[in-house]
Amino acid sequence: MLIEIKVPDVGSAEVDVVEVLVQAGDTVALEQSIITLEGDKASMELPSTAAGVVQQVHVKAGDKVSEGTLIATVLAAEQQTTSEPAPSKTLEQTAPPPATPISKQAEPAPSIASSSAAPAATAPVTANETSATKIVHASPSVRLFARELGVDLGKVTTGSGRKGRILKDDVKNFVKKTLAEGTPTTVIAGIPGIPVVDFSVFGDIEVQKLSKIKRLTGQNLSRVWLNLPMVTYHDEADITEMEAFRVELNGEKAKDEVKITGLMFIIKALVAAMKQFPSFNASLSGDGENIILKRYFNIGIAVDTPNGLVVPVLRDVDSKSINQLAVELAEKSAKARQGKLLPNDMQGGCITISSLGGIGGTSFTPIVNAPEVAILGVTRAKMQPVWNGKEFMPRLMLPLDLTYDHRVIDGAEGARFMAVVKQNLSDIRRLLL
Ligand code: CAO
Repeated sequence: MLIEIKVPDVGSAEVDVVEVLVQAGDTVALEQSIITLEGDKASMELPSTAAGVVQQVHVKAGDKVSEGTLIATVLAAEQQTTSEPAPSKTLEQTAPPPATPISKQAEPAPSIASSSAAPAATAPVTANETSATKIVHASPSVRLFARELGVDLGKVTTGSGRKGRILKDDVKNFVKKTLAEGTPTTVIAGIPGIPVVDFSVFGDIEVQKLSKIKRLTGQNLSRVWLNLPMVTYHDEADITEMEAFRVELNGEKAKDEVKITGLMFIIKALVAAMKQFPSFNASLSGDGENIILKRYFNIGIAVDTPNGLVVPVLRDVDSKSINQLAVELAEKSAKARQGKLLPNDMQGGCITISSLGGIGGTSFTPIVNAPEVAILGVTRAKMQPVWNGKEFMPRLMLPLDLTYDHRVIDGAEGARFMAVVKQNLSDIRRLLL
């Protein structure tokens, strides 16, 4: 009897096949794991619902599957299946129970990560991508442990468990051996990787899975870090009058109205400067030969969420009022924190602002959200004594950090651009010009 084994309801629209544990010709036992799936919230091994000989495997590692996707066909004796009663010809196994979840996150699953964090063809290849051809037998917790350490289970030659199953100790011994040999397990574009350390030899440890957003953002940040020659320029803007006006405006607002933060003025000051310096509203073409200038003004705002950093985009900010921007950012950052942003909410940005001003800081070096060419970092405004030529005056000074892609923007251009942003913030009447 030919049994079709399909993906059951796994609680997500789509999950990744991270490992295929059998191949055509293998004999499988009832309940034996045949593939490992990984979604936003959990990883799981899918058990075979029949004992017999695998005729064909229809998926491979890296495939995305959903409920009903055909995984494998198994030639089995009628009494060796979990389904009853067995039909005479082909039996569809659409709902085998998902096996042991190996990792669960308490946090709500984000609907999607930042568009900027989408994996690209140049994403670093790490050694924990298990060889597609070799079949390894290990429990979900051991697989998770190996993945967290960046260990390719396909390279672990000793499986001291039953029927050669790889145990946690086998992974630890592999890491120790690799370290002793001085071989780093991760190599990115020829750059020596960070050696893997078995921290458990020094004390208790706990391995926590990174959220999908963090993993994707991490890939993107590493890619940008390796590809862009970045320079960060620091300066301060005098926002004493701007702040007085902002406080006045908020004083006029009803209790339930969205308050205006300094960020709205920063957005406006930035856009006015981008109009004067078109190279800041640009991207480098893929071949590095041309600059693509944009005639629209969309600003990405880095938003801190429990799952990691996301960058919703405020569109056409040049044609929106300060009040409209405040309402839109409040809506988008709430959506971001609930993990409800859609891909469209995060696409089409021209330049990004990363504001830590609500938290603190005096300066930092934000990483450009490529293919954008610049990012403006903001930290906490502070009252400072400023010399006006005759006396020290108390002025509210806002620290700004501009990181730019040096292939597109020269140092002097960066400094001039920042001077205009500062001027716009110090005298917001200029935003009318
Ligand atoms: N100086 C002094 N006070 C500031 C300030 C600054 N530069 N920026 C904000 N504040 C104040 C606000 O006025 C507000 O004060 P009240 O509570 O008295 O109203 C308070 O800090 C909180 O502001 P906020 O952070 O809620 O609002 P915002 O508009 O400034 O920022 C948002 C919105 C979504 C950008 C922010 O909440 C956020 O997520 N920031 C983190 C971004 C991040 O993680 N960046 C790092 C990325 S790594 O490159």
